[in-house]
Order: sequence, then structure tokens, then C-alpha cells
Amino acid sequence: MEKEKKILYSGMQATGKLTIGNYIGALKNWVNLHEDYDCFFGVMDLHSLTVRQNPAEFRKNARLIYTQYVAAGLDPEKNCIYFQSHVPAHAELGWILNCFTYMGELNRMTQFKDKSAKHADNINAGLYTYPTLMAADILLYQSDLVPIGADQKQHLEICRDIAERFNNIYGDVFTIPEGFFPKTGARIMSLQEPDKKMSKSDENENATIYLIDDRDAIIRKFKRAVTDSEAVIKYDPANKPGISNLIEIYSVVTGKSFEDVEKEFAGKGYGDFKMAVGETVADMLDPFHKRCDELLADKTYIDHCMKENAEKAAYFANKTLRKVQKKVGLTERIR
Ligand code: ATP
Ligand code: LTN
Repeated sequence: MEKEKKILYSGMQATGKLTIGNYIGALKNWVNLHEDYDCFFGVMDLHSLTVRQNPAEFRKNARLIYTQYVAAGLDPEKNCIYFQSHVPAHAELGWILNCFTYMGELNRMTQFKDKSAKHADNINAGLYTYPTLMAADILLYQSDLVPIGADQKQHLEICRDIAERFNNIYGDVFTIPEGFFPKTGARIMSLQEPDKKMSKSDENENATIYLIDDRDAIIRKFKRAVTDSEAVIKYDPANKPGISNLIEIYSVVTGKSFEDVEKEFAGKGYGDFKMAVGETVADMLDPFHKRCDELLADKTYIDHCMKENAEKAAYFANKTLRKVQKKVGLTERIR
């Protein structure tokens, strides 16, 4: 069968509050992809269970993330946006793929090593098999392209290895996916430790600008951002990581080049610059907040999108799942 458009798949874990790092590095770049690709975007709530969650908070956060996808401009009529847990085929294929994945391969995963060190009291089997569920997410839709950050490259590699192994045994069942790295897309660093990436699981609230932060919080956090004592606004990530990060944020939001930003603030102090960055980020988030509030007030619209899109996703996912079940020899269910 000739596919009209290539299929693109991505998602974020449903844990925590999204940051401007998630927005600038991922979400914002997903918005126009539907023009060139058939796009699926998941809210990966099953993956979130690998870390212990407070149920009420988790439910609220996951829905907020779905709403933020839409508020950021991902159109649910043009993209299939759904909750991973609403399509049971993910868990079902995940199990089958576990049986085609070697412990030696999973032992090499750096995310597993990092997360086990961070949650030493809860090194559960889900954390260990996280990559096989992620492989199921991608392979169920016969995805060609997967936008991911550098930290997920290893997971995409293992996904390709599992798919190739399966295809070698059973014939061409899965499309082998490729990573997709949009041209724009900066790596936003922590405002408190600018040699670390900004991350939604950072415990220091001042390090992170959340998408739900209001203008005052945004400006306050930028004012407190760690810089250096040189008082020169110059892009030099090795020696001036704090200021360079602020230049990068200002540059992505305004569309100005690093040189233009340096010129604009030549001779000015860090205080003025931090204020300007805070204002522009707050301005950028203003319409986003309005849209988010509207969507949160209209529960029926988001409910409708969630339902329709989960059905659509399930239709495609089940096609692959049935094929896999047949190939491995599971007895066909009488319908
Ligand atoms: P966690 O802290 O829960 O591990 P995270 O904030 O690092 O989460 P992920 O859920 O791992 O974010 O990533 C979601 C998407 O956002 C990925 O595509 C990732 O590349 C992107 N992303 C995350 N943080 C940044 C950042 N600081 N700069 C640019 N892109 C980012
Ligand atoms: N592991 C990813 C989230 C994720 C994902 C996926 C991304 C789960 N399943 C499938 C792309 C495709 C993360 O932590 N960013």
C-alpha cells in the first residue's frame, strides 16, 4: 500500500507541569507538521506510572498537558492527539515486544540508570521496560518519523533494533522509524544551573519557567536567573552559560539573531536584559494562557477531542496489533 504522507509520531510523559523548554524544544515545532505529515501526538500517561504518582494530581496534570497541546496550536482536527492509556493496543504490543527484547539491551539504557539512581526506593520493572512500551507507541502507527530530543535517541535506537529483529523473523511487519530533528529548536537550560537542561522534574521552582506561570512569576524568575560577574551581554555558552541561555531564549521568542540581540543590549546592564527577556516570554505566553483558560472552561470540547482521537488512534493501532498477533501465532479471537 502506497502511503500518501509520511507518518510522524511523538509524545511527552504526562508527569509534571510543562516548561518553556518543552514548548520551545518540542511543542511549538509540532504545530505545523500536519501540513507535511500524518501526525500522532500522545500524552504518555502509562509511562508516567514508572514513577509513583499522586492519583488526583496526576489526573489533573495529564488533562492539563492535553489542553496545553491544543492551546499551543496543535489542532485536534488535523492531528491525532490522544491519551496513551485510552488505546489498549499500546500495552498489548508492549508486552509482546518485551518478549523480543533482551535484558542485555535494556541494561544499557542510560535513562534507566539515571532514573534508578534518582528513585532508588522504587526501581520497578516498568522503569526497566520503559523502552519497549515506547517502541510499541511508535511501531503501532507504522511511524516513519519521530521528533525527539537528544536524550531519547537511545530509546529510538532500541525501537529500531526490536522492529528489525521482529521483521527478520516474521517478514515486513513494522516500518523502521527514523529520528526527526526540526531545524529550529533550541535547548533551554535551567535558570539556576545553566549547564543543566531546564526540566519539568527539577525540584527548584526558580530554575524553571512553567507554561502556567503568570507574568509576575516569569519576571521574578528571570530576575533571579544565575549569570556571571562580567556584565557583558555576549553569546559564549562555554564561559557565560547563564547569559547565553537568556540570549538564546530571547532570540527564539523574538526571531532575532544572537548578534542582533548583542547589539540591542550593548552597554546595558544584566538587570535591563533580564527584564526584557522576562517581558517577551510573558508576552509570548499571554495568548497561550487565554486559549488555555477558554479550553479549560469548555470541558465538553476537550472531552470530544479526546474521545474522537482515541478512536481514530485505536483504529490504526489495532490494525498493526492484529497483524502482530497473527504473525506470532496467537489464536484468533472469534468476533
Ligand atoms: P522530565 O524532567 O520529566 O524528565 P523533561 O522536561 O526533561 O521531563 P521530556 O518529557 O523528557 O521533558 O521531554 C518532552 C519533550 O520536550 C522532548 O521532545 C524534549 O526534547 C523536549 N525538551 C525537554 N526539555 C527541554 C529543554 N530544556 N530544551 C529543549 N527541549 C526540551
Ligand atoms: N520517552 C519520551 C516520551 C515518549 C515518546 C514516545 C516520545 C514516550 N513514548 C514515543 C516519542 C515517541 C520522553 O521522555 N520524552
